[in-house]
Amino acid sequence: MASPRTDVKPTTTDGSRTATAERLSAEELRNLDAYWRACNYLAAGMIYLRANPLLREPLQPEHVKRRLLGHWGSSPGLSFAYIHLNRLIIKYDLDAIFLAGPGHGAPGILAPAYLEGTYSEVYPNKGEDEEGMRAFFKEFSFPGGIGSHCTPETPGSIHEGGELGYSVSHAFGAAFDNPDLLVAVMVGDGEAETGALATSWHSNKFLNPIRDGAVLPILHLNGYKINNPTLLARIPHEELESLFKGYGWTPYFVEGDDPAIMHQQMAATLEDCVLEIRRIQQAARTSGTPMRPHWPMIVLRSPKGWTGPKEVDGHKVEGFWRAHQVPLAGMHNNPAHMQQLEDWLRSYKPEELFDASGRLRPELKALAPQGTRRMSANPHANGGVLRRSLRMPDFRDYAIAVDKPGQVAAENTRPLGRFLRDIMRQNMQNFRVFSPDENSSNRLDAVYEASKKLWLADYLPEDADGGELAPDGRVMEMLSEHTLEGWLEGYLLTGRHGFFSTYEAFVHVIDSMFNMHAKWLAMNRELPWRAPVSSLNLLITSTVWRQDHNGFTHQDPGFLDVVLNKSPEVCRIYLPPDVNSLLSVANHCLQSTDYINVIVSDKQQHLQYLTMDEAIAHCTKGLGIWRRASNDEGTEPDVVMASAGDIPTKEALAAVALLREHFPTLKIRFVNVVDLYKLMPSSEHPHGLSDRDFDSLFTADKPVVFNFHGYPLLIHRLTYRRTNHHNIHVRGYKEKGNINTPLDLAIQNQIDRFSLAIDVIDRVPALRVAGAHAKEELRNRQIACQHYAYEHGIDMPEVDQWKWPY
Ligand SMILES: Cc1ncc(C[n+]2csc(CCOP(=O)(O)OP(=O)(O)O)c2C)c(N)n1
Ligand SMILES: [Mg+2]
Repeated sequence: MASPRTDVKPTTTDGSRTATAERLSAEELRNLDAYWRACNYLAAGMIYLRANPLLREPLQPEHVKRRLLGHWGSSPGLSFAYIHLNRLIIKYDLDAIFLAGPGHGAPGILAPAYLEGTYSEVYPNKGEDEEGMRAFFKEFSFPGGIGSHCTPETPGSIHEGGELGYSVSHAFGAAFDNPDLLVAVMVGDGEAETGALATSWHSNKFLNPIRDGAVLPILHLNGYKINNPTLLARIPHEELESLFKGYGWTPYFVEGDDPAIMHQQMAATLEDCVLEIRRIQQAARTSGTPMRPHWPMIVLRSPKGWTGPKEVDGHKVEGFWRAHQVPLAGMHNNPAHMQQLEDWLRSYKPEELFDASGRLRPELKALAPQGTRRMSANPHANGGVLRRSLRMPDFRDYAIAVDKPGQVAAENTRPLGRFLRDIMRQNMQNFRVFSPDENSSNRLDAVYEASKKLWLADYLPEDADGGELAPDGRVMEMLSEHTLEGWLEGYLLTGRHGFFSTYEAFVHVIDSMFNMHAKWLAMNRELPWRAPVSSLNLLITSTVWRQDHNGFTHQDPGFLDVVLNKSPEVCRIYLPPDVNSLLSVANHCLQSTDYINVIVSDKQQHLQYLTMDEAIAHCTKGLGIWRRASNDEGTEPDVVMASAGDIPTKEALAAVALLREHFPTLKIRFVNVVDLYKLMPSSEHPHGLSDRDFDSLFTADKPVVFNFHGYPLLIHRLTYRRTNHHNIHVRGYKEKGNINTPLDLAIQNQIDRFSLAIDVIDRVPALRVAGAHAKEELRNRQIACQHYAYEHGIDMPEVDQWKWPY
C-alpha cells in the first residue's frame, strides 16, 4: 500500500510542478508551524473540551464533552492552507476569501478565525482569553451552540459545505466581477467525486481575467472520505495530472507528511500560484485581450487527520479514513483514551502558543493579516454589506395593452426579456443572467441586446450567425444547472444580483442546492451581523402544460412541493397568469432580499387578462376575485372557481364560460392566486391570509373547484386548516400525458374546461340532477376535442383560439 508521497519533484515548465525553493526563513518556518499547531490545538479542543481549555491542569473526564461531535480529519489540512494564504495576503496585500469545500472541517476554519480575532469581535463572549477559549470550545457542535460545519455563523464563510459539491461553483460566483479578489477554495477529494463538483471544474472557461477575480482551487487529497479511499488519491500521478490539465488547469503538487518540508513546499507553491495569477491578470488587463488562461491549481496530498493520533486501539488513524470524525471516542470510561487525548493535545505545546491570559502570543498574532484583510473579516464574505440596490427601469414601460380581458394572446416571458435587458444595461457591474442553454428558448433573448453570452473557449466563423457569444458577455449559459446555481449563489452571497431561468422539469436537478441555500438564508436572517443579500430569483418556465413535443419526461411541476418544505420565512412562490402580472412580480422579486423567489410562468402564447394597473393591484394582494369573470357580486356564490398558473387559469375561465352558457342563473365567483403562500394561514407564513379573509373569499361552505398548475396535493397542504377545506376540490397534474395537444394534456389530467365544468355540476347541490343533460353534452364535446386532436394533431380551432366571451 502506498504511503503519502514525500518525494519532491522539481519545477518544470511542462511536466509536474512542485516548487522546491525554500521560501521561509528558519524563524518564519518556526512561527508558521507554531501558528498551525495553535490551529490544530483549537480544532481538537473544539471537538473534545468543555473546560480546562489550556490544559493548565491534568485532563479530567469532566473537562471532556459527553458527546463528541465533529470532524477532525479535514481540519488540519484546511488550516494549513488557510494560514499559508495569510502569509501571502500580508506579503502582497491580497484581497482574499477562503471557501472550505469539506465544510465539515469547520474546526480548521473556526480556529484561524478565532486566532485572528474576528470571532471575538463578532461574538464578544468568546473573547481572546482563557474563559473566551473555553466558551468557544464548548459551543462548538454543542446543543444550543453552533453547527459543526462552516455555517453562516462562521465569520468569513459563504459556503457551509454541508452538502458536498458546490465549493468550486460558489468560488467562481464570488470571483465574477470582483477583479481584485482572490478566492481560494479547498475541494475535498471525496467532494470531487460528486457530479456537481465534477462539472464545476469547467468554470475556468467562464472567468474573464480582465474583469473577474481569480479562483485558486486546492484539491485536498487527503486520500479518504468517511469510510473509503477516494478515487483521485488512488490513480497514478500522471492520470491525476492529465485529468486537471484536460480540464484546462495547471496543477501544482504539494505532497508529503513532514510538516517542515510541507511548509516550505506549500509556501513556495502557493506563492508561485499567486504570482502566476497576477501575471495572467496583468497580461490580460494591459493588453485588453480577454483569453482563457490555464489557471493554476494546487493538489495538496497530505494525511487525513494530520498530526492527530497515529493509531488507536491498534487501528491506523492518521492518514486513514478512521481520522474522519473523532479519532478517540468512549473517553469517559476509557482512561487509556483519556491519556492518549491528553498526550495528543499536549503535543501541540499550548503553553508555548498562548500567553498567561490565554491569548495567542504576539509574534504569532503578527502572522495574521489586519482588519478586513483577514479572510474571516473580508466584507466579500458578508456580501450584504457591499450590496448596492439595482438601478431599475420602470417595469410598466414593458407592459402590453389589454383593452378587454382574455382577447389577445402573447408570449408571457418575452417582455420580461426586454425588462431584464434594460436592467442589465443599468447594472453592468453587478447583475448577471443565468440559464442552462435556455435563455433564447425561454424567450428572454432580448437580454443579448445588452450583453452576450460569456464564451472564452474557441470560436468558429458560424458563431457570428446568431451565436450571441462574447468574451465579455454577462449572460451565463452552460448545460449544468448545478454550476449555474452555484455561480449565482456565490454571486449573490458576495453582494450582487442575478436572475436564473430554467425548464420546470429539470429544476429538480438543483433541488438540494435550493434546500441548502434556503437553509443558509434562514440562518443568515438570524444573525444580526450578516447583512441581507439579494434574493435568488428563479424563473421556472417551459412548464408541464406546454411540453407538446418533449412529452412525459418534461412534465414535472414538483419543484414547488420541494420549496414548500423549507422555511416560510425565506420562500416565495408566484404564478403570474400573464405578461403584466409577470412583470410586476419580477420587479418586486428583483428588489427583494434574503428570499428565494420562485416564479412559474410558461413562455408560449397565452391569453392576456390584466392591464398593468390591474396586474399591480392583483399581484400586490397576491390573490383576488376577478370581477369580470364573476357574476356573484352582491350575493353569495353557488361555487367558487379558483386558479393558479397560466394554463389552468385559461381552462378555469373557459369552464366558467361554459357554465354560464348552460346555467345562466348560477352564481360563480372567480378567484385567481398569484402568490401561493397567501393560501397558508397567517400564523404559518408572513404572506398568509387571515381565516377571516380566506373565508370571505373562498366562503365557509360553498364548493370550491381549484385548478392548479402543479400537483393537487400541494393546495391541500396549504389549505387543510381552513374552514372550508372539505369543500375544496383540486385539479392539477397527475402524471398523465405524453405527446399531446395542450387541450388533450389538460383533459388527461382533468384540468380542462369540460372536466372543471362537470366538477361544478357534481359539487353544486342544485345541479347534481338538473345538470345531467349539460354534463352529457360537456362529455361529448370533450370526447370530440380529443378525437379531433388525434385525427388532426392540433386542437380544434374553437378551443385553440378561444377568447373570454363576456
Ligand atoms: C453530497 C453529499 N453526500 C454525502 C455527504 C456525507 N459526507 C460527509 S463528509 C463525507 C466525506 C467527504 O470526504 P472528503 O470530501 O474527502 O472530505 P475530507 O473530510 O476528507 O476532507 C461524506 C460522504 C455529504 N455531506 N454530501
Ligand atoms: Mg478526503
